[in-house]
Amino acid sequence: LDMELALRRAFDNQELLLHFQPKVNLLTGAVAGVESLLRWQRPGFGLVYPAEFVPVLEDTGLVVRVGAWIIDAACKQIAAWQRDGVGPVRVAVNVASRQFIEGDLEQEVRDALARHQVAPELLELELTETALMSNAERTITVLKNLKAIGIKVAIDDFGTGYSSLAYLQRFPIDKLKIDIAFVREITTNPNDAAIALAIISMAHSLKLQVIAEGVETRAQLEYLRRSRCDEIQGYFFSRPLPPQELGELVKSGR
Ligand code: G
Ligand code: G
Ligand code: MN
Ligand code: NA
Repeated sequence: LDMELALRRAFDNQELLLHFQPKVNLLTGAVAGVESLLRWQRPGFGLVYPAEFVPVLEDTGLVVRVGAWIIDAACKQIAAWQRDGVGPVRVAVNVASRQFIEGDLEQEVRDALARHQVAPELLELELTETALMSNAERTITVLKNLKAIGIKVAIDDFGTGYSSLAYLQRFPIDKLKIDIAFVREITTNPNDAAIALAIISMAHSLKLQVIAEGVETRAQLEYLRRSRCDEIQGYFFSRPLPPQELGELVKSGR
């Protein structure tokens, strides 16, 4: 019943694992990369989804240690896919606010890339506006150091948090990820469509790429393609998949 204790044990017993959801390039139709999503294979419960335990990881601070493991596990998987002949797959890893604020992200990234001999351009981090804005001056330093390592950085859930547009152009980031909240009704709600269009236009003006998450229908996909969105992610193309299945999907699409 004590979720924190259960999660500590889960971590020690290696019950946490990653699934991977493809991101598709809207110009080429090719898989542009994947997002890693945490799962818990909990004995007696089956596969548990992050909504049920990521908040506990965050509240207890466990997310700092687990987050470092996730970066390592993602790099390990990139190396495994290359070894297995799937080829280079770019993996985007979610970073919790507390991991960004309290952890040593630069060292974690350097260690993981070196340990698994992974090219830095294959690793991307998804950071939230909240994390980035908590200490904007420190954020600029950390982002510059991450950029120097050669990895990519995206702002996740864009449009739902508190972010200063003035900082957006000072942060050395690569990509904005339009939150699912604006995608869900993009073809029927003119306000959501207007916000999505504004994000795409602003992103391109700032020389950033833009991806939309939560795409579930062809109509949403076509609308985003016409709006010049660069990439999409969502159930319409694929659910998050275990590593083996993701590898097969990527292989079959090349
Ligand atoms: O996979 P699912 O849709 O259930 O994920 C729900 C939430 O959990 C999302 O907001 C997602 O960002 C978060 N989440 C999933 N995997 C990770 C992870 O590896 N690290 C962190 N910090 N959050 C994650
Ligand atoms: O990190 P982030 O909060 O963006 O997490 C993405 C979450 O969205 C994941 O938990 C993933 O399972 C979920 N997701 C991915 N594609 C879809 C989709 O098409 N529809 C919905 N409702 N959720 C999705
Ligand atoms: Mn994400
Ligand atoms: Na998101």
